Amino acid sequence: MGNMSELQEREQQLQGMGASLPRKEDARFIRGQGSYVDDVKLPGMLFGALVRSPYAHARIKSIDKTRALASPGVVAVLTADDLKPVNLHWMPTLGGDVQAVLADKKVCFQMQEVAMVLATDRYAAADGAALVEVDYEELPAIVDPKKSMLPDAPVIREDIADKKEVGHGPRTHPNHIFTWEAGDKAAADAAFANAAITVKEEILNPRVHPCPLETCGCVASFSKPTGQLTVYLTSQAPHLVRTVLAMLSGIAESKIRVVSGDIGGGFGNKVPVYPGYVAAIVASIVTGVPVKWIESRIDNISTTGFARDYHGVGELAADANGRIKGLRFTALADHGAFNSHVSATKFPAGLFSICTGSYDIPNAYCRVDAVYTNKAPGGVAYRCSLRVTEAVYLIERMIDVLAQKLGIDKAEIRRRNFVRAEQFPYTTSLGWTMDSGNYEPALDKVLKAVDYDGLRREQAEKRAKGELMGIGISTFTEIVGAGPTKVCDILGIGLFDSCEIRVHPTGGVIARLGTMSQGQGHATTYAQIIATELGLPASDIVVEEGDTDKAPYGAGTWGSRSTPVSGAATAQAARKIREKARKIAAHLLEVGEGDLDWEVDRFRVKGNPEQAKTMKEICMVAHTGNLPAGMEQGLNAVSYYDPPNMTYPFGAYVCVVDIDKYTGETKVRRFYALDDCGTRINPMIIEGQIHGGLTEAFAVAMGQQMPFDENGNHLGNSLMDYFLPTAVETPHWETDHTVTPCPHHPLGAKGVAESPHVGGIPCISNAVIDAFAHLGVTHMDMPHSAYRVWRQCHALGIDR
Ligand code: MCN
Ligand code: CUM
Repeated sequence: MGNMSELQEREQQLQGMGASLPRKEDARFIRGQGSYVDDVKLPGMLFGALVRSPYAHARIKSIDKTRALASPGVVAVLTADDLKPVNLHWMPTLGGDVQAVLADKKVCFQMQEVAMVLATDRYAAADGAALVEVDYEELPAIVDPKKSMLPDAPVIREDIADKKEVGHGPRTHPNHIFTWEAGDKAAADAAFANAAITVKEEILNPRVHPCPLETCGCVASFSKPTGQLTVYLTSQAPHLVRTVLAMLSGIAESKIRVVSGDIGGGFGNKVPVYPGYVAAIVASIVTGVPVKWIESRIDNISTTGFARDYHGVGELAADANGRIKGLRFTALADHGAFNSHVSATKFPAGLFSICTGSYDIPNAYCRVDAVYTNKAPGGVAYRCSLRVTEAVYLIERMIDVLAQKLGIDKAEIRRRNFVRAEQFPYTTSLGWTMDSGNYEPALDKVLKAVDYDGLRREQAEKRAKGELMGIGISTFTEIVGAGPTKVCDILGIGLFDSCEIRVHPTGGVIARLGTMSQGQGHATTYAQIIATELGLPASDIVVEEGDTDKAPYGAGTWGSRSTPVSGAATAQAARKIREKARKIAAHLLEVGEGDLDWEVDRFRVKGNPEQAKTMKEICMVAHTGNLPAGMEQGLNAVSYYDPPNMTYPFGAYVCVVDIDKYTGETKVRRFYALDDCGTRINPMIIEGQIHGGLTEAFAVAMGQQMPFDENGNHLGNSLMDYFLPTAVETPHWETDHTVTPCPHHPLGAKGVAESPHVGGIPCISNAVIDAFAHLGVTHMDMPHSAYRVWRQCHALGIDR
C-alpha cells in the first residue's frame, strides 16, 4: 500500500465526492459565454408575438387579422382556426388535462394566448400583435377558488363541462378537477373525539411566481424535406417535452429533437409545455422557416407556471403533554383555468400527504380538492417537490399553534413528537416509508449554536418592555427523488432516470444524462461522482445534458430528483465500467478478479501491492486487442435507475426577527439552517443551493404575492410590483449540517435543492407570528410585509 499522504494526494487530484470543487460551468458563465435560448439565431428565422386576452373570462366573437397583416414585416397571423385543420389547437398537459394552444371560442384567464403574429423581427411582430382586432364578450369571472363550486358559478371549461372526470376520479361540479385523499378518516376522527386538546387554523399559501431571471421561450425549426423538427427550448425536462410533442403532433419521436442549452433559472417554471412553444412549432411547420418566441417579463409572471394558491385548514389533536394523536389537513387548490402542472399520475395532489412531517402521528387524514378558476394555470413550481412546501408549511405552523395553546415551548413540543432514530425506516400513517432520519440531535445542535435559552430570555425581557421579538423554529422533513416507477409516472412514463458514460482511450470521460441543470452545478457534481467511482480526475470528465438526440431518456430535473435518481444512475453506470476494468486488470496482472483491491484510482493485487494497474492504463488497454477472451473493446455503460424509494432529507432551522410595532417593519436578525441530505457530494454547491433556497423562502414569507381584482385582472405582474429580494434586503445565512446517509441510494445521498425553501418559509413565518404569541395571536397569513404586520399591530392596539 502507498503511504497515507501519497494516497491522499492521489485522492485529492481526482476532486471527487466531498470536495468543494468550484463549479466548472462558471468559467463560461462569468465570462458571459453562456448560451441561452434567445442566443439561438437561425438563418431566415421569424419572430412570433402572442396576442393575449385583456379579459379573464370572455367569449371570442371574432378575430380580424386585416390590419395586422398589412403592418410592415408581418408574414402571418395564426389563430385557433388555423391550428384546427392540423388538430393542434388543443394540447395535452402534464397534469392529465388538455389546454388551448390558442384560445378556442373563449378565453379563461387574463393574458391567455389568442393569436400568434409572425414577422421578420421582434418589433414588427409586437407591432402586428397590437393590430389584431379581437371582439370579446365579457363573462363573469371566478377568482376566488372558494366560489368555484357554488351551484350558480359560471362554467369555466365548457370544453369538458360534460366530462365526469379529467383523469383523476369523479367530478362533482363543472369547475371541479379532482378530490384526492389519503389516510384513515375514521381513525383520525376518533383521535379528535378522544383528544384532551384540539387546535384548528386556516392557513393560506398565496399564489406566487418563481420568476426565473430568464423567461420561457423557444426556437422551433421544422425541415420540410426531412420532416425533422428541432426545438431549442428552455426546458427542465427535455425528454418529457419531446414525448408530449410527439403525442400531439403525430411526428415520430425519433424525428423530434429538443435541445435545452443553458437555462437562466428554472425553479419549476420550465417544466410544463406552454402554448407559446406549440404555436411556434406550428408556425415553423406552416412557414417552413425557424420561428422564435420569447416571453417578456410580464408574460412570464402573468401566464406561466405559478406556485401554490393553496387554501389549507389544519387540525391537530393531542394529549395534555402535547403528544399528537391525530391530524386532519384539508386543502382547496386553485389550479387556474387548465390543470397543467406536473404531477405523477397517481398523485394528482402531488406529495402533499407527506404532511405528517418529522412527527410520529398515529392517525392522520388529508384531502385536497382542486378547482378551476379564471386565473393562469399552474400550481406546482418554485422549489417545491410537488406540494411538499404546502404540506410542510401546514404542519410546521400547526405544531406551533398547538404548542402555544398548551403553553409548551416550541422546541420542546417538537422533541416530544419526533420520529425517533430507531424507528427508521418509518412508515407514516399516510403511507410513506421514510428512509432515515435523526431529528433530535439536529435540533439540539441548532439550539445550542444560537443559544436558544438565551434568546428566549432576551425575548421575555423585550416583551416586558413592550417590544416585539420573535423566534421561529422549523424541523422539517422533505420527500424528494420522484420516484419509484411502481408508484410514479407522468403520462404513463415511469420516473426513472439515466446516465450513459463513455471512457476514451486516454482517460477522458463523457457522461450524458436525462436531467437538465438550470444552475444547480450538475456539470461539476456528476463529474465528481464519476471521478470517485472510476478514479479519473473530475477535470477530464465532461457532463452533457439537455439534448434529446444525445442523452438517454430521463424525466428531467425537478423535485430535487437529480441526485436521488440520476446521481444513483451515474454511480451505477460508473460501477459497471469499473467491473469491466477489473476484469481487464485481472487479465493483465494474470490473477483472479477476486485477488484485486480497488484503491482510489487503480487495482492492486492483494498481498502483492507493487503489482497494480491504474484506471488510466486500463482505459488504453480497453481499446486494444489485449483483452480477456471474448471481451468487446470499449469502456462504456448506461444505467437506467429506478429508485426503490424516495429520499427524505431533513433540517432544523431557527430564525430570529425584530419587529417595529409602529411601522410593522420586520428584520430577520438571524437565520441558522442545519440541513441533512445524507452523503454530500459537493459541500460548496450544497451551500449555494441553500443560500438560494433560503433567499427564495425569505421572498415568499416576506413579500411575494400575485394579487387579482374581482374581475380577474392581475394587479402585480411586473418587477415594479413583484418582490424579488436583492443583496440589499437578503439576510445573512448561517449554515450547518449533519450526515444521515440514505440507506437505499448507492452513494447514500438525498436531494437537497428544495429543502431550504420548504423549511425556510415556515421558519420565518413562525418567527413573525411568535413575536405576537404573548398577545394571543396564533396565525397570520403570508406575506409578512410591513403593511400587513403593521395592520396586526394596529388591530392589537400596540402601535400607538
Ligand atoms: N448535491 C450534493 N449532495 C447531495 C445533494 C445534492 O452535492 N447530497 C448537489 C447536486 O449534485 C446538485 C445540487 O446539489 O449539483 C442540487 O441537487 P439536487 O438536490 O439533487 O436537486 P436537482 O439538481 O434535481 O435540482 C432541482 C431543484 C429544483 S426542483 C428547483 S425548483 C431549483 C433548485 O433545484 N431550481 C433552481 N435549485 C436551483 N438552483 C438554481 N441555481 N436554479 C434553479 O432554477
Ligand atoms: Cu417544484 S419546482 Mo422544482 O421541482 O422544478
